[in-house]
Amino acid sequence: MTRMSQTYRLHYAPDNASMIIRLMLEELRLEYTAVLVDRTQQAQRAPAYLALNPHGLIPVLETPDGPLFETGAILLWLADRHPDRALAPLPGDADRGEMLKWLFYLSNTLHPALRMLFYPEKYIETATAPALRNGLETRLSESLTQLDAYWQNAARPPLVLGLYLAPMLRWCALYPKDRAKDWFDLAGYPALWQMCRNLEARACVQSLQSSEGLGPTPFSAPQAPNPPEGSPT
Ligand SMILES: N[C@@H](CCC(=O)N[C@@H](CS)C(=O)NCC(=O)O)C(=O)O
Repeated sequence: MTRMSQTYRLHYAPDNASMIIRLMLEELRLEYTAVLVDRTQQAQRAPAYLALNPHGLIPVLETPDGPLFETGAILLWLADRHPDRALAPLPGDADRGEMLKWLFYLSNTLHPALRMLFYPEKYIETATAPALRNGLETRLSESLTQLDAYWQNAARPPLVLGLYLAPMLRWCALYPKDRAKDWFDLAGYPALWQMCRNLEARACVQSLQSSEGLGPTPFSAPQAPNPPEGSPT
């Protein structure tokens, strides 16, 4: 449930990367105000938004320390700022490095690969997009196999990693609409499927269902979103 707050203002669009930060805020039980970025009007490119994030990307979290962009950075900042909730190992903890390496992998490898898969025209000419997608699907499948092994073998993967990965698995299942089913099947990654199921039992995910219209099983068996406001694209 969104609780109005001036301490944290989350600039979001439904089914966008902002949902990762919403999950984190909910899991931390922090008060925040959700501010819709109207993607149908390209509001992420408007001067007021670019003043918060010059890259014109969603999300931004406004904090008492100023506006933050980059999903991984916001997650880490929130985890460190609210250590009592223990969503991630803290500096000095023996398992801090283990968390950091996978968090950065999600942020600098998996997430950008998905951006290229979904929006190849932002990177190359449209005619060559299918070739790029073919290559990305292979690389992504390898990455997901590695992540599945990590979730299978790790004693207790930090929750912050699941909050980042589960929405990306959702997008693999849904987007791009014409190709998603050709290359991705969550059943092929049993530990990741179980992680999604575990997450779906948490209150933070239930709040996403009402705020962004993502349905009852948004990660393990996702459906197209039906948001109460705004547009995913
Ligand atoms: N590196 C950014 C990527 C965020 C991102 O890709 N956001 C997408 C929505 S899921 C976006 O803002 N797309 C709008 C656009 O590309 O104009 C992050 O980690 O926050």
